[in-house]
Formats: sequence, C-alpha cells, structure tokens
Amino acid sequence: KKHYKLCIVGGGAAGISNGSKFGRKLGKGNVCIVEPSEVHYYQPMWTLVGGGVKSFTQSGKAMADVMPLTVDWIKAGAEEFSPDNNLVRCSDGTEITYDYLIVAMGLSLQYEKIKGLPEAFQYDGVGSNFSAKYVEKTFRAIQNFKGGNAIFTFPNTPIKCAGAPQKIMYLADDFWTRNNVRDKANISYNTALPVVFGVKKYAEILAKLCERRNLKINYRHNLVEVIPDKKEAVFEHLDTGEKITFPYDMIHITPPMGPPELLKKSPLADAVGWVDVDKQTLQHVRYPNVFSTGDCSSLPTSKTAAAVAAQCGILYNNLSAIMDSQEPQKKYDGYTSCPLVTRKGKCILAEFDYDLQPLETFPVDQGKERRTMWHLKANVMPELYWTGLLKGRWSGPGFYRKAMRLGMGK
Ligand code: FAD
Ligand code: UQ1
Repeated sequence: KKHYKLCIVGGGAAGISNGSKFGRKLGKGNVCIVEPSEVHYYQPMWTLVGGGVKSFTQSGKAMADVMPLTVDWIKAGAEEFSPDNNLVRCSDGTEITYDYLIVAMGLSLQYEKIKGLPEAFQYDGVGSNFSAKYVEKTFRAIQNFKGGNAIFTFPNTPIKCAGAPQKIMYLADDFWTRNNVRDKANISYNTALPVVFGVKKYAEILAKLCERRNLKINYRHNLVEVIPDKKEAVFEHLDTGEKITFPYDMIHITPPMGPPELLKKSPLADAVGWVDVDKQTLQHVRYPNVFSTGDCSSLPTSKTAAAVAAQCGILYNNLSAIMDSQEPQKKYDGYTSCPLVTRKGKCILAEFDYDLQPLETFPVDQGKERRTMWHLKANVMPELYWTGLLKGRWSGPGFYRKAMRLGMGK
C-alpha cells in the first residue's frame, strides 16, 4: 500500500506531460505514474513510418528516459479504480491511495471486432499504422505493391488522429507515382463516415484533392471482415445494410477504437465508457478530485496529442486551483489539430475547436498544401513533443495564436 498526493494512471503523451508539471510543483515523493510499458512511443510519427519517411526506431524511447525524475514510476498496469475509496489497484498487487487522480490511459484498439483480424496481419499486403506491431508492415505492403486494388479504411467509431487513415493513402499514392506504379493502381478510401473530414473547410479541400488525384472515396463503407487467403475485404454499407466485397492487393486498416475495458466497468465511466469529465474544466462530473485528459477522456473533440497539449495547460491550472480549495477557472475550447500530410513534402495543417470551426495558429491560409507545414510535422513536432510536451513546457499554440492575432479574434 502506498499513498500519493497525486496519482497519474498512464505514461503516454498526457500522463508524462502532467507528471512533469505536477512533479515540479509538488516535489519528489508526492506524485506517481502507473504505467506498465517499457517503451514510450511518439505515435504521430507512425504516419511517416508507414509511409517510409521515418524509421520505426525513431518513434520510441525507453519509458525510463521519459519518466520525469520528480515522479515515482509504478511499473504496473492499473487493474481497478475505486474512486469512492480514493484507491487504484495495480496488476502487481500494489494499492495506491491518493488525494487527487489524473486518468490518462489512452484508448484501446479493437482489431478483433473485424472478422479475420488480427490473424490477417500474418499475411503480406495488410498493414496498420495505428499499432507498434503492424506499422512497419504498412510500408512493406506499399513497397511490394505492383498494381491492382489498394484500399484504405476508416472505422465506425471515434478514433485518435482522425486524419491518419487518409494521410497514409496520400503518402502511398505519392510513393507509387514516384515509382511508376500509380497508373496500374486503383486506390479507394472506404470510410464509415459520410464526409472525408469533420471540418467543412478542410473537407471541401480534401474531397477536391481526392478527385484530382483519382482517389475514390466510398462513403458509409464500414469494414467488417478481411479474408486474407482470398485477398478480399468485406464492407457493410451503413445506410443500406448491403454487404459489399472488394478484392485487394494491399489494404491499410484503421481499427475500431473505444475506451479501455477497465474504464468501462469503473464508476469513473460515462455511458460509453470514457472518463466522465466536464468538457470545459476537465474535472470529473461526480468525483471532484479526479481529472482526465487525452484519448481516454469524454472530451468531445478529435483525439490528438495536440489536443492533449492544450488540455494539459487547462488541467494544470484547474487542478492547482482545486488543490488550493479554489474553483477551477480555465476553460478548454476543444482545440485540436491534425497535420494532414498530402504527399512527401506537403501538408495541410488543420486546427479547430469544439464547434468544428478552424482555429489556425499561423497568419496564412492553412487550408493550402504547404512545404513549411510538412517541415513542422516531420521535423519540428518530434522535438516539440519530446522536449516541450513531455517536459511539461508545451501547452499548445493558443498563446502564440493570440499573439499573432494581436489580441483580436479567438
Ligand atoms: P497514449 O499516448 O496512447 O498513452 C496511453 C498510455 O496509457 C500508454 O503508455 C499505455 O501503456 C498506458 N496504459 C494503458 N493501459 C494502462 C493501464 N491499465 N494502467 C496504466 N497505464 C496504462 N496526434 C497529433 O496531435 N498529431 C498527429 O499528427 C497525430 N498522428 C497520429 C498518427 C497515428 C498513426 C496515431 C496512432 C496517433 C496519432 N496522433 C496524433 C494521436 C496521438 O498519438 C494521441 O492522441 C496521443 O498519444 C494521446 O495521448 P494519451 O496520453 O491520451 O494516450
Ligand atoms: C501540437 O501541439 C502537437 O503536440 C505536441 C502535435 O502532435 C504531434 C501536433 O501535431 C500539432 C500540430 C500541434 C500544434 C502545434 C503547432 C505549433 C500548431
């Protein structure tokens, strides 16, 4: 049994960032992070790993090296939340009691919800950028593709980085164009959604881009089965219920995603299973000493590391206020961002809020494909992540955006 002033569950983007901030504030011995993994991944790089632009090894660091020196690392998984007793039970038997709790355990990938998965990943031509296990298979599939049908999927659930399923299609299209395979390829984007992207401004631009580049978008097509020995993928049309079989030569799969099982059965969950927090303050709606941020939270915005950065600034202020017996003051506007890589060397930097209105940082039209934004995504962001966000020194671009607007506008 151990007691901490603050217990953080999860040592991903959100957990480590919060650990750095609160470790500095509260001092050694007062903050712990519960995290079972040996490796911490910078997942946004996986788009570029699957696209053959970066190597997988560049995307990870030893967890021990990113764990803040001011926190105690409990190297175990959380197994039970008992918020009425301010208690977290861990897989190694440790019981942690706390004054305050931050839940930041990410979301779970549900490959098994698609018939034939994950077994189909044993076959060539099947990849998925969302998992450390399968991301390298994506680029192998792209390299080995010599023509035929290439399919990229988007599932019927909310996912992290909602742009990633199409970014890899753009990189593959670009790779095949450069390698004289493109004229032998039929490329399709089979998405469960009725739109190519949730924000109107970017959706219009991307739909035109797909048309120009002959990338066929099949809306409301939800992947339900992969039959790898026949190289067939079965989709359900979500409006008609019709089952449609597509032969493929390569397929990139974005799995359904949802809250971790552990959360679903805990008193912290909302009706779906996410940690039930106030969308502005990030404070739990029933347990005032509990906060959540990142992919496992109920915050109704697009789940990204960029959103985590903005949320961590708000969370730090509001939890600090609670610790001082004051009311939380800061309000999160839903800021999130998705660098939509459109080919090697080009990127549209989408940034938006809860109302799906653009909230762009730079004083240029970010709806245009730009080389500067590619540079930002490929070369600046990894550094900003490792040395800014994880060290608790990056709370998103809000301050800079306002500075560049000279105090006018949002
Ligand atoms: P994670 O970083 O996933 O961390 C969750 C942590 O919790 C993990 O370390 C896990 O081991 C731990 N955990 C799980 N279960 C338990 C348990 N029971 N007990 C204790 N710990 C547990 N975001 C962007 O901003 N820009 C991008 O361009 C971008 N591109 C992406 C591309 C891809 C292919 C992917 C997969 C993601 C991308 N993202 C991007 C999204 C971004 O990576 C996530 O939104 C971000 O990592 C969320 O942080 P998190 O801390 O909530 O979850
Ligand atoms: C961001 O803050 C962030 O987290 C560190 C990302 O994840 C890698 C992003 O992709 C983006 C775009 C941002 C936002 C940052 C700027 C400078 C617009």
